[in-house]
Amino acid sequence: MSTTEEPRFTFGLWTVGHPGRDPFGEPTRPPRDPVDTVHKLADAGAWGVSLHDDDLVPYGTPAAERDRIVARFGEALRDRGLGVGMATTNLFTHPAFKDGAFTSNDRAVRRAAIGKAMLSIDLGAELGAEVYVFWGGREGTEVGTAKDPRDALERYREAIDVLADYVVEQGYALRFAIEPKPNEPRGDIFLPTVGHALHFITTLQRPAMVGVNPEVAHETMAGLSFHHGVGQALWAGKLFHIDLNGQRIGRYDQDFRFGAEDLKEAFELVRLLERAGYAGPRHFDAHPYRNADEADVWAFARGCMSTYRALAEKARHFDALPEVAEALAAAGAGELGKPSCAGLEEADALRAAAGDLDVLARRGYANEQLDQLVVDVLLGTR
Ligand SMILES: [Mn+2]
Repeated sequence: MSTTEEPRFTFGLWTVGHPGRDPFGEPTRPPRDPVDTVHKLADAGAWGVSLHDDDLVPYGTPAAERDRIVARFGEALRDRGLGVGMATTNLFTHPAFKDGAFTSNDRAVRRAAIGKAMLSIDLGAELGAEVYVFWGGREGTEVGTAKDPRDALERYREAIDVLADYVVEQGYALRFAIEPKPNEPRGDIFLPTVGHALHFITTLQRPAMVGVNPEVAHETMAGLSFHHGVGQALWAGKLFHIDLNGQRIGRYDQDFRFGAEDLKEAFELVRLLERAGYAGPRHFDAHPYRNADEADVWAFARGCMSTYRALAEKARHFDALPEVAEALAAAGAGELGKPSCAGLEEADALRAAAGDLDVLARRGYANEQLDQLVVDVLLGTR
């Protein structure tokens, strides 16, 4: 993205449409018509939407009614010039998925899950989605002895492989993105982190078609650095999509407004995405606080976008400061971009370098100065 181009902000129908239900309480807001969401997101300045199949077409809707709903939604998108950043399948709400979907121990459930994903892929393709996400929320267990993880991963792989074949056979221009999460709603979920997912992708029959969709909350729940996970996905050429929200380490899956927690990590993330030229949607997978009313829901949506824009601006400002350039040079940030050696032909020199440690230990890295500059910029004092 160039500095003048507006990022493509997208919101899931389930985000601004979140009714405020939680494990302890009933909804606090009424259901929202997806067409109303399209209009209000367009008013708020979003680029597009994302959806689960069931967000738009409730499970069990007869075919004729399904077509009417999809046509009406597609018309609203065209009217308002909104795109569909990604589509995905709800493989977690229906009670049949209580033991998993692609990794349920019941073969009939696994087959139904693959079939539901096929129908949902058809819907995503019809609406022009560019990425198809797989979040395996129920793909896990509370009882380790109930599922051999090797079998579960094999079934997971089988499902993604057959669905990738389906996309190619249908001629859809869709790429897949796997969304890792460590736990919740299952006690332990398979493919818990970006790293697990990146390896899993190498085992697939069509690895080039499949990337990852890292989510701030999910890596943060596990106590990991989100921007390091995103960095590894970028390094592997696998950042196909991203879910932005706010999360405090050690808590339940909070899905707060982007930037509501850990602004410094959010700054590192936005700076990385902008410097890397990530061109995909900046997708907010978050929901308003349970006590939000209608006005507050849209304050939430505008806040996600304005915080991203502000952090991108702060990142540009940071990188333009001469004192930052000096601190980065003192830290050796640019040196890390250079190869360490030319290869084995330098073996003698490398062995000799092992004798230099006492001298090398004297160097400082100015990380206190560098980090304070980040804090100064975030606080607006510099
Ligand atoms: Mn997500």
